[in-house]
Amino acid sequence: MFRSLLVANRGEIACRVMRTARGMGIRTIAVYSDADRDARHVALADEAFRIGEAPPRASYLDIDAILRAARSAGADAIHPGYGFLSENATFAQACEQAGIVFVGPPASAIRAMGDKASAKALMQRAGVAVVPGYHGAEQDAAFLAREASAVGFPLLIKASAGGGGKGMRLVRAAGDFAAALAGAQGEAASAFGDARVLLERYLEKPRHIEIQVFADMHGRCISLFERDCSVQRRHQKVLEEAPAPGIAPAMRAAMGEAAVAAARAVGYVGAGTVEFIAEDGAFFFMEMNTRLQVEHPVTEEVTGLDLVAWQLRVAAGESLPPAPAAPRGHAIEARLYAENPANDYLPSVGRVRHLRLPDGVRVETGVRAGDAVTADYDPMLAKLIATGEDRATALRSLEAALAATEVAGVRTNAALLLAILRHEAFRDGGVDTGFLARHPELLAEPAAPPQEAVLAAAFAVLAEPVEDASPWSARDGWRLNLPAGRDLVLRHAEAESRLEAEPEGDGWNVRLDGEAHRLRGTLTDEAVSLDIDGRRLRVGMLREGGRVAILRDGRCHEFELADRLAAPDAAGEAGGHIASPIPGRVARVLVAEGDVVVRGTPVVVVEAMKMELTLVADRDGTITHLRCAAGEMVTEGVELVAIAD
Ligand code: MV4
Repeated sequence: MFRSLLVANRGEIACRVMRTARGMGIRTIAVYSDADRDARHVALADEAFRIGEAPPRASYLDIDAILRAARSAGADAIHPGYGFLSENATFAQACEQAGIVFVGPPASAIRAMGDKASAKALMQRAGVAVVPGYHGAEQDAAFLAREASAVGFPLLIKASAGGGGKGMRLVRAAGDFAAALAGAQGEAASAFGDARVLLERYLEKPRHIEIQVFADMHGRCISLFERDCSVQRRHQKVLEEAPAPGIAPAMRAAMGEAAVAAARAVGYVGAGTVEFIAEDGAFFFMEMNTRLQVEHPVTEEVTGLDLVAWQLRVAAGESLPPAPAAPRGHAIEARLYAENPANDYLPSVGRVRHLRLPDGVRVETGVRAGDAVTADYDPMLAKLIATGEDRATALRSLEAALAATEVAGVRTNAALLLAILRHEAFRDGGVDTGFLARHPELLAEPAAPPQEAVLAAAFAVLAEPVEDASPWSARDGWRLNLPAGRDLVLRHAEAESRLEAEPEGDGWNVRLDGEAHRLRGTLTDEAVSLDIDGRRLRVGMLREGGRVAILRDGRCHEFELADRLAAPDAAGEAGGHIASPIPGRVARVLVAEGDVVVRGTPVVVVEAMKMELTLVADRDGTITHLRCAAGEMVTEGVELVAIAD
């Protein structure tokens, strides 16, 4: 076995690979870009080498830099993870030439599967079913139009060099073919530097079912059953499970045999995945991924095998064990992304201010609280993998785990994942690849926060000890003069909630939207344990300056306590010193020295916690000092504007 392993990757997969290597007594070597100096995968490694700047081209895709690190570390082998250089035949070859074992298939197998058109031809010769269509070399437009008519409509035009939906066009009628072909060729040329396309009959409601295969150097090639990855958004998987719901053992066996035939046809060694689309009991080869995939843990859970351990053993020349007879139980994985599903799944960049990943399920992550999500890398925060003796049990476990997941600072898809898990069609099993596109309502953001989040935020404010020095308490001690009751205004994006609170016994009576509620509970640094009218719930809580965030059921509800912004009716003298209640950046200055203002006039807008906070005059008067400018960073409590008579 190898004594040392360099992991040419980052994030959760680098951490995952190193965990197994460490357990096998192998020294682990990480590489990192400037953006990842303090990343979890670097902290976990025995040794780590800087390989360049943040953009992948300058680091994780730089073959020379990675091989230099491997040579200085004396690495015996390199694991490429997924993405980056994992399916780069040139890299696999360069490793071998440097005398370092590439933990993956031979470069020739990567190349054979890299071109979709020639892979289809190869599969056909190997007796693997492919979607009927044209995948030849002739690319003349008039010729392709004739082939299209022979295939029939609707049909799909796909980029030969592609994958992942780029350069793909759906054509419903012969009259639309020429324009769609030009579009697909143009997109393929710019994305892959290769305009070649293939044509396929279009399946209207297919499922994405893939088979995990494994081959060793001694002629054994086994199938480790299927994964259903039909729930996808923009050709990115969101939920993956094993086994696929409703697949009969005979179909599982047939798909496994086809996948093994596919792998054998290219002389495969190591872990790989053969992707099929399946419809009405038929299945067709789509492509083969010549790497360990993101969703490999669900296969590990139903087979009891550590696929990374077997990758390392196979790469070191060991023989595979016989394949297990059948999958055991059920496993489902959810990918937690920093993204905004309601805004076309745009990645949500920023700092992860709070991160609580759940207990009770397997968690794979490379992110820690305080880390930044940047535009340079994939915004996946974690994978949650739930298992159970049957599908319903695994689904319930994943649902509970997602509901307990807390992320603040970046938006996530956690609420969308929960909505999918709770959807009847998904629970019934066997949704097709169009599921998410047909259910845009699953992406909708509620306009207002749920009542219990508002009440929890109110409780967090009310239960704060008065002697606490945080900005919740007034610096001038005005709170001492307050009546026992408090009126609170909690602002939430567009919405605003007004509450009247009266202490009673060990709790509070609170009026919200004309209804009275009894609140009791306890507050810790990161949570509120709250009893609302006798119903107990635990929510995550985060306080920063004049803000409180309530984390519950996959969402983060941020509130701004408005009654602190407009200061109490101090009779003139006390006011006039306007400060930001939290650290932030001055977005706009709305007044100039000498301006006359009245109490309530907006003077400065501060940007903090991704929200805008408007500071208003707390008295009538004239602006005597302006101590800030747009764009400046400001700290909490420092006077920005002075107002006097
Ligand atoms: C298809 C198809 C229907 N019919 N091919 C999407 C990206 C690429 N991997 C292949 N894709 C598809 N190919 C035929 N002949 C439907 C899709 C497809 C899809 C496939 C798997 C998972 C999600 C998908 C979402 C939309 C379309």
